[in-house]
Order: sequence, then structure tokens, then C-alpha cells
Amino acid sequence: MSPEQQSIKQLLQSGCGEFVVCGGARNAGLVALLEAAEGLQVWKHFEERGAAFFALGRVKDHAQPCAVVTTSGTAVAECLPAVIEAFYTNKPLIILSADRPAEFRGSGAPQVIEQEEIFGNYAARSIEEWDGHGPLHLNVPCEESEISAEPWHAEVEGFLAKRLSFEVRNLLKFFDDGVFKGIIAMVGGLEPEEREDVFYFLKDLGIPVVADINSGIREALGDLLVPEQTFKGNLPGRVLRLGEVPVGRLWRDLEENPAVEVLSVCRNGLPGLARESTVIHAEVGRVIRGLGTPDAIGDVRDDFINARPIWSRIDERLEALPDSEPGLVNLLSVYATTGESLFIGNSLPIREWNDFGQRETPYARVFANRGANGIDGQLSTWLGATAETPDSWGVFGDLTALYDLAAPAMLPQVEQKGRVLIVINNGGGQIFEKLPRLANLTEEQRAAIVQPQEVRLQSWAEMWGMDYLKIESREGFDDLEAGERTLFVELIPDAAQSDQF
Ligand SMILES: Cc1ncc(C[n+]2csc(CCOP(=O)(O)OP(=O)(O)O)c2C)c(N)n1
Repeated sequence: MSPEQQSIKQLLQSGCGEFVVCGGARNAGLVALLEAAEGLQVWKHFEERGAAFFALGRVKDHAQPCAVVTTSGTAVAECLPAVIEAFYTNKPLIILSADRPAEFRGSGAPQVIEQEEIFGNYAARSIEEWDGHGPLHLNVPCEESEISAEPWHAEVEGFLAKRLSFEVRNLLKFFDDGVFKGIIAMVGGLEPEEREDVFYFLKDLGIPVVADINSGIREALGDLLVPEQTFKGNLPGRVLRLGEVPVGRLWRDLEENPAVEVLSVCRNGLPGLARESTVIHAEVGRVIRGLGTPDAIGDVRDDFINARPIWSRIDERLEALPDSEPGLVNLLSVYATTGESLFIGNSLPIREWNDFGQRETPYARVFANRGANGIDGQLSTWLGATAETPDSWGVFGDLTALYDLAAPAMLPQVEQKGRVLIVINNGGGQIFEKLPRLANLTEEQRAAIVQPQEVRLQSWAEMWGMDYLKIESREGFDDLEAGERTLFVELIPDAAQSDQF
């Protein structure tokens, strides 16, 4: 058996039946083998960075491993950002890279780089070392031999991730140690299979909840949901964090307030804070199921009552400034409920959705990439995560979209019916305008960070065959109707209203 056949066999045995191939001369044998196989899903892309993010999206969609197949050289290095994202979110993303045979190493021969340990601590380096959760890198030395194109039948075996251990004792203790100074839950991104358990658990506890849009439960929480502004200058004694690190300001404030006790239950086992706190490293749903039905705690500090006037002030302002960025995001959040899935790309839209999005109707499926907070590869991940889902909505900032301009190359291979790609074009990285630290900088200094831009995105839509709609006000939404092709919506908020808001 050739090294190519050997590596593919190993992947099939570990449950990987899906591949994103980026062709080259060195990996031609691997690509040809995969193309000739029956029973595998094979996607094609020319750009390895996007391909790796697309593969990560596939993992998010069906919770099975997916492999990117690259040629040798810098092609392998292009996968690093997606590998890092997969590492911090514990996703089985596999990089199958073709390498020159061992004797070429260090020779400086064409397209020979040090590939063996290129992903450092971010990826396991053999099937034996891999626990089935995070990234895996298989580097395959390939000879320049004959390429066989014989059809063959691929048998994919069941994916058996080796489960992580978990602990419920710490969680029980956290509640038993007294909650008289107030306890709240902060819920970051959750996996789809964790959502129901977390939702009923929080309902039983009855404590105030600050929930991110990518938790998937924000709109279902009803009165338990409080705006994070409730806790400005009024921090609770304890915070129970479930899932990924929450996106908003409140989590950052906890860094400077070590008196607030924080317990995190999360899949990557990382505290998300540089100061002391406690972590339970586990799948959130499993720990919660292990607890059984908890006793109700409720709101011990009137936080629910304090939340009401804040919600109504927000609603008043949304009405008064309808064409501001929050105003348009609010209306977008209503339209997006008609979709089958929602992906939100970068920090500012997530924060705006948390604070200003509608609070009544849950979304069918919600995704985001929040492992390493990169603005790279976001469109590619979205297309991978929703490749088979009609009526998928994706929301991105303008710089985030500009970062992944080649992503629509995958459109002909994915479901396009009812697909809506929204770019909030506010002319640069507006999240930086919100940072108090930057308020005192000169115009030039600020511009160097915000990176203002005036790119016209209509021609990008044309280039990739997408339908185009520009929306600059609430009324503009009347024309929003998705069709057979992807609809690209350029959402341009009124800058003056946004400032006023
Ligand atoms: C790969 C990468 N480079 C740089 C950053 C730093 N960064 C965070 S947000 C941001 C700006 C995003 O701008 P845009 O997509 O226009 O969204 P907006 O903030 O305007 O909503 C940048 C550059 C990052 N997170 N990831």
C-alpha cells in the first residue's frame, strides 16, 4: 500500500468521510485517489486558507471530522488559522498534507519546507496521538510515481471520539457556597447538542442570564434574559459561565474584578480570564445532565426588575434612530428568523445582535467562529457549515468580508437557494471606534487602526454571480427577497444616526 493509500485508509477508519481538496503536483496522487472513490464527499477549492475554514464549517455542520488535502510548501501553512480556530473550539479538523520524501528535508529543493511539525501544539501528529476532538495533521511523504485512477469503494467507519472526563462536584459546590451576593449565568457559544440541556437547567435555576446570540438559546429565555448593562457598576458575587467565552464588555470587566467568583464550564477547558477562576473541562450538556434537576435559586438582587427599564430605553432608541447600525441590525434580526440558519461573523455584529436583536423568536440554527476571534476565513466557514442548508443567512463586517474575498468560489458547490449574504458596510473596523482606550488618539492614529475603506462591493457580487441589494434604511428591507441564487445584501447604516445612538 502506498503512503497515500495508507493515510486515506487511516482517516476512513477514524470516521472521516469528507474531504476538501486543493490540488497540486505533490498531492496529485491523494487527490486522484479521493476523486476515484465512491462513498466520499469531495469538495474542491484552489485556496488552502479558505478551504481549511470551509472544512471547519463542515465539521460544525455535522460534528464529524473533515479533512483538507494540500500540496507541499506554503499551501500547508495556509491552514494554520483554521487549525488554531479548531483547536480552541475542539473540532476534529484534519490536515492531510503531501510532502516530499524524507531525504528532501532541509535540501532547499523546490516547494520543500519543514512541514512535519508546522502546526506546533495545535494539532496531533498521528492517528494514535489523536483523541478525535481537536485538529489532526497527517503529513504524507509522496513519491512521484504513477497515479492510479481506478474507481474504488470507500468504507467510512463510525466516528468514535474518545470522550473527555467530566466533573459535576465542582458545579454543585459553586451553588452550595452561598449566593446571597447574587449569581448570574453568562452563556457564550454552545454546540447544538448542548442547547436544550442548558436551556432547561437555566429555567430550573431561575437566575438572570446574559446570553450571546451564538448560544442558540437567547431568544427562548424570555424574562430570564437580562441586558449586560444591568451589571455596569453592579457586579454580582458569582458568575456561572457556560460554553465559549462571552463576547460582550461584561466578561472583560470580570478580569479587573477578581472578587467576583467565576466558574466556567466549557469544552476547551480554558478559563477565558487571566486571573483566578475555576474551570470544568467538559461538554456542557453532559455535566448538566450529571447534576439532575437543580433547586431553584432565582434572582436574589432584583436584577430582573433593573433590566426592564434598560430594555425599554434600548427599544425607544431603536425606534428613534431606525437607520443607525443598531436599528438596521434590529430589523435584520427580525428578517433573519425566516432563515434555516444564521451565522454571525465578527465581534461587533455579535455584540449588536446580543444587545439590539429581537428577543422573541429563536433561530433554527446559529453558528459563529469564536475560538480565536479571527476575522479571517469567516465566509468560508459559513459556506462549509451551511453547504447543504437552504435559506442560510450569514452576517459579516466589511473588513471581515474583504479578508475572505475568494470564499464565493465555493458557491457553485453549495446550496444557494434562499442564501442571503449580508455585509454591514460601515466603512472599516467600527468596533475600534467603541474602544474607550482609543478615544484620545489623533485622527491619523485612529484611522490606522479602524482602516476606513470605500470599496464598492456591488462589483464583487457581480464577479461571483450573486444577486445584489443595497439597503440604507429600514424601508430598504421591503425589497429583500432571496431567490435561487445567493443574494448579497450590502447594508449601509446611517453614520450620523449610529454615532447618535
Ligand atoms: C485575522 C485577524 N486580523 C485582525 C483582527 C483584529 N480585528 C478585530 S475586529 C477587526 C475589524 C473588523 O472590521 P469589520 O469586519 O469591518 O467589522 P466591524 O467592526 O465594522 O463590525 C479587526 C481588524 C482579527 N480579529 N483577526
